[in-house]
Amino acid sequence: MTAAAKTDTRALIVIDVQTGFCPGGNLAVPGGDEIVPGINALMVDFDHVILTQDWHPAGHSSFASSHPGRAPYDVIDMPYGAQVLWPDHCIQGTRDAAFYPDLHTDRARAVIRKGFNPAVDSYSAFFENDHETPTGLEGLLRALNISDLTLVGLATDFCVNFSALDAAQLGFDVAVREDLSRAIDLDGSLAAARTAMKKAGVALVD
Ligand code: VGL
Ligand code: ZN
Repeated sequence: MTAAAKTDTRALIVIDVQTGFCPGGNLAVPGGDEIVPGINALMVDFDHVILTQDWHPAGHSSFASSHPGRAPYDVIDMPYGAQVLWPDHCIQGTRDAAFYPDLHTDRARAVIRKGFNPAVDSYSAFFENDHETPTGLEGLLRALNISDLTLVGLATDFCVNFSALDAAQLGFDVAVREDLSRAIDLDGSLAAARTAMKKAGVALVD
């Protein structure tokens, strides 16, 4: 048997467990910090751990502050579709964009950054919100012969959801650990995300 044949075909994808999405951060997700010990413990079960990081330039087009007269959580039409406007968050190089300090980052083989294009947001770890510009994550996973993904992190109804939907669409076997994820829940977005993920064949597990 070759060494390659023995490698784990599963990966743990830890979505956006950053200071900005935890209590005290600029786009705090309720309970975002509660999932960190469980995620750290789960990492030990995987050969392949990949982290994602929301990584916006100042003045990013997803920020309400970039649109005069608009407030956070307004929804506007962008050339690539509807876009929720957010408070300024996860600006490159700031503490808000750093991984949550308690998150174990040492076992990660890769960090995928997203949302750095000033004109396009990127919820999914696979594609920007234009649904066609790749982040490179798919290529990395295919090169490593990974077929089964477990997703955890923030936020269940945005970046975890869109990452899971794209992964399923790309043919990966996808599970979302709901107990190790937390939602923003804007106007029923969590219920809508759960329905969409189930329909796409994503396993929602605890
Ligand atoms: C996210 C809103 C804006 C997320 C990122 O990580 O779910 N949500 N940017
Ligand atoms: Zn963002």
